[in-house]
Amino acid sequence: MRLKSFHAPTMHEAMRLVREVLGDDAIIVATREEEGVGVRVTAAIEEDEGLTSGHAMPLAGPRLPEPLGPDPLDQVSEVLMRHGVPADLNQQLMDTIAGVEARDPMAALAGGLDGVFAFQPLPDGRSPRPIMLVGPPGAGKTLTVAKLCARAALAKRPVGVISTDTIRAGGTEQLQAFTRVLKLRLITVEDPMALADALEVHRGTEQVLVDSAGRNPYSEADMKDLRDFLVAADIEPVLVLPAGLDAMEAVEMAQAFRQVGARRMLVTRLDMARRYGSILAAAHDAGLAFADASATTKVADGLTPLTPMTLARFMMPEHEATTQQPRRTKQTGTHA
Ligand SMILES: Nc1nc2c(ncn2[C@@H]2O[C@H](COP(=O)(O)OP(=O)(O)OP(=O)(O)O)[C@@H](O)[C@H]2O)c(=O)[nH]1
Ligand SMILES: [Mg+2]
Repeated sequence: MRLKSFHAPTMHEAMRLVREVLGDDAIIVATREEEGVGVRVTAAIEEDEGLTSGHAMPLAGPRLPEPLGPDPLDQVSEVLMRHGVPADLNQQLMDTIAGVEARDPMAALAGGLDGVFAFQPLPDGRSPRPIMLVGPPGAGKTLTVAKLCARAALAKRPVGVISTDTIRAGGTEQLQAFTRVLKLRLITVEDPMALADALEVHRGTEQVLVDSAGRNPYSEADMKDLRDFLVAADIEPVLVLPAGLDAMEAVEMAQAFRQVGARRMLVTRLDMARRYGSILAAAHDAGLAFADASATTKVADGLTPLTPMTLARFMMPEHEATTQQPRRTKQTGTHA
């Protein structure tokens, strides 16, 4: 007698597999429900002499469907490769995931991300310190400030907005266009002392957001200028970094902004990139926590607070699309 187990999402499907592989004479020995996976049916059949000799798996011909389905670890490994995650980080993630009890590849990936990264979304409410969005030119700082203002306005929360981007032509006008619509007063400041005064004006405001000019992380003058603003008052610099950069470039940029005090990173343009290896490497190598993610130019669609699960969903959109109950990520409002 040979015993064989079959896994399937439903009992009906499992029985169909039993009949297909073992034929109508198969005897059902046991059935078991497996949480989050479906059912497992163990079936037996009397062996035919001709089939047993010299075959380790006489009943498993080339037509045999894979009863266990693809291994979640293999699927996650493929996802990490696809995202171009650098080899050492890839290995660290896979080692972590190997110790995670996960029912499907997305849960396994989320478990791995949870073990390797820190997640600290920006507060949707009172912030202990004013937040200054910093980063390289064009990273999405101003749009992020606009999205955070919109989130606060939607929740009817008071928010203070300050722009320090007064040198570049159009730097403040861009933000002014958003704040005008939201009926918020934008304060523009030209130097660190003026920033300290502007923050005094907003003392007691629940959340104060400061936009900054794009800085070249490799320019000493740029980074000194930024540092001068950051020491003017007790401000938290939050790095804004777009997806889709070269991984080593992203790491070096993140390290430069960490040196001026950034401890968390808000990632943008997730909709414009297919490979997120660079942002994973940047967070890991620079020791930054993930804050929120931006995957749209629309202010109203806002930001997604990053958690291990929301990041895993961004990394495996195809898996999200095939799950039976779609779980859309909330784009604005309270944290997931
Ligand atoms: N598709 C997409 N575009 C984005 C996203 N975030 C920002 N952008 C676009 O990127 C461009 C630059 O955004 P800004 O907010 O002006 O970037 P910045 O960092 O303030 O730029 P500078 O002030 O010049 O340093 C704009 O065209 C934005 O609409 C995003 O998540 N997805
Ligand atoms: Mg800007």
